[in-house]
Amino acid sequence: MQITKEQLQQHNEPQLKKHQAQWTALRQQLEERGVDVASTLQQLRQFQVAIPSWALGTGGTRFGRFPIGGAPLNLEEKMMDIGMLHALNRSSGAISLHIPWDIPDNAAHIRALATELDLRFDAVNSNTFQDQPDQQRSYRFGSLCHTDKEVRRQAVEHNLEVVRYGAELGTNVLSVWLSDGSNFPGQYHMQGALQRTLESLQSIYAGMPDDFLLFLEYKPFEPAFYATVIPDWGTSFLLVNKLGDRARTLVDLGHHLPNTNIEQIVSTLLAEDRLAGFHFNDSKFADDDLTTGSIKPYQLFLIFYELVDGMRRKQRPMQDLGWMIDASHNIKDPLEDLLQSVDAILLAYAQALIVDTPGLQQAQEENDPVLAQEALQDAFRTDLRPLLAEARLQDGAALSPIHCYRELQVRKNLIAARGEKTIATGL
Ligand SMILES: [Mn+2]
Repeated sequence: MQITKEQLQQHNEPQLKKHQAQWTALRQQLEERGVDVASTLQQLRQFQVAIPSWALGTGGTRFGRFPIGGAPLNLEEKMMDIGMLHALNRSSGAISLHIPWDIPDNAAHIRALATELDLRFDAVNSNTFQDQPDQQRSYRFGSLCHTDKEVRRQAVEHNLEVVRYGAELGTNVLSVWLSDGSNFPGQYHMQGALQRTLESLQSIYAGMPDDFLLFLEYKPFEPAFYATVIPDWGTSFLLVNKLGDRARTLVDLGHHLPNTNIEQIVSTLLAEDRLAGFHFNDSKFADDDLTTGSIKPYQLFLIFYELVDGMRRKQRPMQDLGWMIDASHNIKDPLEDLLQSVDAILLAYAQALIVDTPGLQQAQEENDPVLAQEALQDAFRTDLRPLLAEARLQDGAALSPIHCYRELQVRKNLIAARGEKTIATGL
């Protein structure tokens, strides 16, 4: 299903008057505070969040799955769905593929479709956390860390195959997440597992084209419940430093133990030029993969402030980093969940952009925690939704993507086209 310009205009038309009133009031308020409104709008319009190819169908837990129908059954249908999200918000103009769930058999055709939908290819993701039906050796006891060098060789070769698919589609980023770990004390030799992982990663790094980047994720537990080989940012940082300049540490918001100060991790990685980018989601207890911004929006804002400030200091554009949603949509319509996630990410970014940085810096220099808090919370508590709506309007998107989606009865149409009992590849 494709959404036309006329449909977007029909959605926007009745809301224009109300939007203009809200936007005029907010713009005046922002200008009085010294915010460069034109530049802020421009930065918001440029910011694009990648949608992973595995997030378009209903997810599940180990207890069950409740599909809602209309799920995309192949890569083309997944791209159509992302193209539709991008038409609604003009902020989801990138797709991140997972191999082998979404192998682009005909790269030229897939590239042409991406151009038609105004999408680009973001990082390609490898998968050595599952066994595939045609696979020779099992990853039951790990992949890059395995004691058997033939298993490690198979896992390295898989990653290089993913790189080749990525290169055909015009991306230059390989994203690696390992489930390698142990469930019981003594199950493996910890130093041995880490050393073998490093050597396998070095083989992958050496086999990538010269312009390719390697993003390395970390995760403290699950599916391994005693130890994971790369449990935290420190271990990922250690490995990427040993690999070379084109290796970076990828932060997945859900991959931290409760109350970890993620904004501090971001700050340190940025200072060391080792931050790859983000996998966005939110969590209450562990790696819950809930909608971004639904549980801890203040944390998301604080992270974005470190990003905005850190990238400004480095004079680097935000587009230098990778931005992707990595969540599971178990209860909500996945497409609506993705629209909400992108909106929450942009809102946190907008809040970070309007922070009175000179005021904050002065409070920091003068050791004044009260005014420092005022500077941050003044931005966080400003309702910037009309600013995001204005950015969308200027881009020809929907003033309210969720309501437009509902008005057009997208899910009903997708079910009519694809069927009730469809399950997309992915988790
Ligand atoms: Mn992730």
